[in-house]
Amino acid sequence: MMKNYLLTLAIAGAALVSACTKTDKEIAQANLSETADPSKSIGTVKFYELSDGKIKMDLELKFASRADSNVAVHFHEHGDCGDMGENTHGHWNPTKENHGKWGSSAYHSGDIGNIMLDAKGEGKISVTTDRWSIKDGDVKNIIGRGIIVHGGTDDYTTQPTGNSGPRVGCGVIEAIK
Ligand SMILES: [Cu+2]
Ligand SMILES: [Zn+2]
Repeated sequence: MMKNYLLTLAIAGAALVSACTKTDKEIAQANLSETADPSKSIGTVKFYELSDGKIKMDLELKFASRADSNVAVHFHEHGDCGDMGENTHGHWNPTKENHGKWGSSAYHSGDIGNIMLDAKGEGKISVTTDRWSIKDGDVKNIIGRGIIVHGGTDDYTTQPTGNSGPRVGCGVIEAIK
């Protein structure tokens, strides 16, 4: 009886230790909504700090009115979704590079790119990078940036926008304290 009890304790203890050493800490988030009607949610974005210092983003779209179509996602300079997303201004570009495809030789640090939405309007993408941080005063700081969802396809070449179409969705990256 006592032996079983101790064994249970040991297992519970091991589970607790592994839960505590889990290093993916959620550090920031954004709620995306329609620019035409900000009361309509179209998805969520979560940012995690990994043990190697990189940041991982999980972006999930649930955008029924855009089902079976392509949308393009970028981080824009300002965290203000007013005026149909225009208040976010242009693409956030801390490294002064050209617009382009994520992972190519030159791209903006928020050029997430095209996401194909399924018949339900759902689509997701995960990105892990050392181009982002959440440190005050760091040019790589993503906190307070806008995230724009465009109702078209990023051609990855037209400067400085990729000719991605209208701004149909928007959110602001907020720190999680
Ligand atoms: Cu954009
Ligand atoms: Zn860009």
